[in-house]
Amino acid sequence: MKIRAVELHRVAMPLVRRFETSFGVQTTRDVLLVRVRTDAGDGWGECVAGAEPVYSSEYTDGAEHVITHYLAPALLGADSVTAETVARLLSFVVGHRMAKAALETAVLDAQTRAAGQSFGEYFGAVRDAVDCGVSVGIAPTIDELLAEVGGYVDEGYRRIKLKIKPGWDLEPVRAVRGLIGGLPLQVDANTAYTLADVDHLGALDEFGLLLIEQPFEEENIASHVALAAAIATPVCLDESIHSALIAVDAIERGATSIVNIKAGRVGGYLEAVRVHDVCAELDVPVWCGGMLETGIGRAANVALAAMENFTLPGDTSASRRFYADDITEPFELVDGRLAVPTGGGSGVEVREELLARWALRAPVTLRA
Ligand code: OSB
Ligand code: MG
Repeated sequence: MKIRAVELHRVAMPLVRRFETSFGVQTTRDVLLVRVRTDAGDGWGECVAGAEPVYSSEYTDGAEHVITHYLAPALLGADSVTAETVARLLSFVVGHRMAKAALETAVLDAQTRAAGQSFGEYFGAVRDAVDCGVSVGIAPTIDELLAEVGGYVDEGYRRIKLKIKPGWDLEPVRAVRGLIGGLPLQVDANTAYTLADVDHLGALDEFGLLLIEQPFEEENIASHVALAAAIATPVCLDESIHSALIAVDAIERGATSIVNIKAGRVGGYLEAVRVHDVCAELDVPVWCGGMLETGIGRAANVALAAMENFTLPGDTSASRRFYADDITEPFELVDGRLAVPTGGGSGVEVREELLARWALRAPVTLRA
């Protein structure tokens, strides 16, 4: 395909409730959406970077800058681009995986739409609906946490994930376990602990958690190896896993026995499929993480989560868990599952009137 233009949209999406993690509180999502216009049709991609560099080194303004000045010009200058060649064309830029992923996804959307192939078919999906979990933020009080979790249980979610941090861990986990009985439960620390907390984290063992996600900083594989050897709860890496190569290394070193896959974090859905594949070869189950995606990113995540080795429920919640209104048709939970879109490409359509209503500024169009 020839890429004729790259269009950058900035949209502010209000969250239906505050989302607190160990790295801050969010009340809206400032999102960068990318549309590629090609000779075979258009495609959309979503950049999952946050507004500030407090979760990952990438952030929305930085992603927009690197796309504008480096990544988009490389695609616009190429005679022919396919989803399979995007990573190579962009490899001269170090890192910036979330920015690269947004562009690769947009190209993949255009390419598969033109071919009448769904993302699920492209990825090799083996199911037509995926089991869903929900990620629950740190709450002001235990009572408010229980009310929120109770609501999700009533909606049918098949797994609960609690955000934890020092001072908000054993007590909320005990309370939620008491509320939900045997429903699968896991925790996510977003790097808030250190190796000095190993004994404290071992106290989580009594709650029969599916896993503890990323307790230590992303570069620190060694501390996760030590924790995994010391506690019964399986350790699962999120932030640390930047590629299939790193996933294999972390697994072989004993740092992680389950892997959270986020396409943005690994540079796109093609690498996410490779992470899935190497984990399957090593008998390591995976699940699909979330980054508060709009319907654009959610559609792709649901298709990815339909691959065989995604055996644990993902953070693939319904649109309404975060947004009163979605930028595409909303994803709705049916019996604790979301249906994998079947239309060409991502299978969802962007609602242009909402794009205009929520725009932070006019779209920027980049041309060769
Ligand atoms: O660590 O999984 C994470 C949101 C933003 C940044 C990091 C994470 C999260 C979530 C939300 O947990 C998951 C979702 O989108 O449902
Ligand atoms: Mg996480």
